[in-house]
Amino acid sequence: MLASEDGKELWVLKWSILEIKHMYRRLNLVAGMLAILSAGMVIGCKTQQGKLEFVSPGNESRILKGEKVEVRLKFPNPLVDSVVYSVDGDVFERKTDTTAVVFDSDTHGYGNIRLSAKVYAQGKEDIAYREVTVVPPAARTYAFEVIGTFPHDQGAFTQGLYWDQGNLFETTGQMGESTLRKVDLSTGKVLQKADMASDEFGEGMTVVGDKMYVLTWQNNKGHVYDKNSFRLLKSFEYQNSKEGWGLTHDGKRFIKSDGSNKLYFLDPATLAETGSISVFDENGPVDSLNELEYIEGKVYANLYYGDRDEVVIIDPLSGAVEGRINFVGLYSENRAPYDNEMNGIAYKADSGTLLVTGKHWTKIFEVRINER
Ligand SMILES: [Ca+2]
Repeated sequence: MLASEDGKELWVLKWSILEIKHMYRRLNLVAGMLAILSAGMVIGCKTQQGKLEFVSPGNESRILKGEKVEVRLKFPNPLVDSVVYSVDGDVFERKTDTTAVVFDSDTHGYGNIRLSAKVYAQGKEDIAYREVTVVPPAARTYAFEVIGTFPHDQGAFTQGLYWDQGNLFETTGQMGESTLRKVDLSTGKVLQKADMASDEFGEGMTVVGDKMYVLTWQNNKGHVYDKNSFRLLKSFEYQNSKEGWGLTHDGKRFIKSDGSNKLYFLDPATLAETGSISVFDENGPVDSLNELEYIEGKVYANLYYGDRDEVVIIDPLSGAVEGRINFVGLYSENRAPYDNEMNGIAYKADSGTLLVTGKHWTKIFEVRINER
């Protein structure tokens, strides 16, 4: 037997062996956990590598209308039973292999679309999506020449402008200040004026026959007036359009804007909304469509973009912006950053010219549009 001193040493030795065993177990545990983690990472990588996904077209890419686009996917497993390709839920191709297919963008209108590919393999389904935008070809740029300059009431917050056989009609906005006007073009003199209700903000306007059709901005309704007496005849409500911005008439129906990239079509008699079209140019949606004028089959629209002074020419059948007129430089007198926007287009059919002005502008310009 060892002395008590030695016994103590033996106990310390036993304790140390126990510690080492514990440490060994702990190390084993850590190693085991590391092994599980790394295995998990490998599995994770494998899952990611094996995800069904679109290769072409690229995400959020713009497709020129008419373009035939290759639709190609990366398949986790090349052994498929079938692949069903759809656009916004409508099937356009079915395959029993993984080769690429073609999406014909001519079969679709302008705007955002969602392509999908649903894969059936070994009794399982998988699906992948891709968002793209179908856009029209680049709009043409038009130049303008100034034919005449006329005075304009600087107090007029112009919202609607229409030339009716020698008479210029105008609507103005601002709460408590909104008016309907008949104006003498050559002198700028207001010949006739009527106030709108104090809780209404006047907006776009057009004249058809002996009636004047006027929008309010946010009261969700428009009014029909007798164009000679300015007497209120009736009112109509908006439906899907959010607000009242611009209004014109194509000879068959009204066309209305609400500040978005949509043009709404209104029944000529009831003024109920019968449909709409979204407006796009080569870069995507064109919003802030403001005062409108229908001219020879196209809709001319002011854009509400500060001092950008741009008018776009829209094909109302497709929604494509076909032309663009840059009016920057036409009016630069003491321009304020807000409430001084170009707004107001009236077509003089007899001369083929346009009358254009803006909010609080001191002038109305008669311009001829020329192709550049
Ligand atoms: Ca107009």
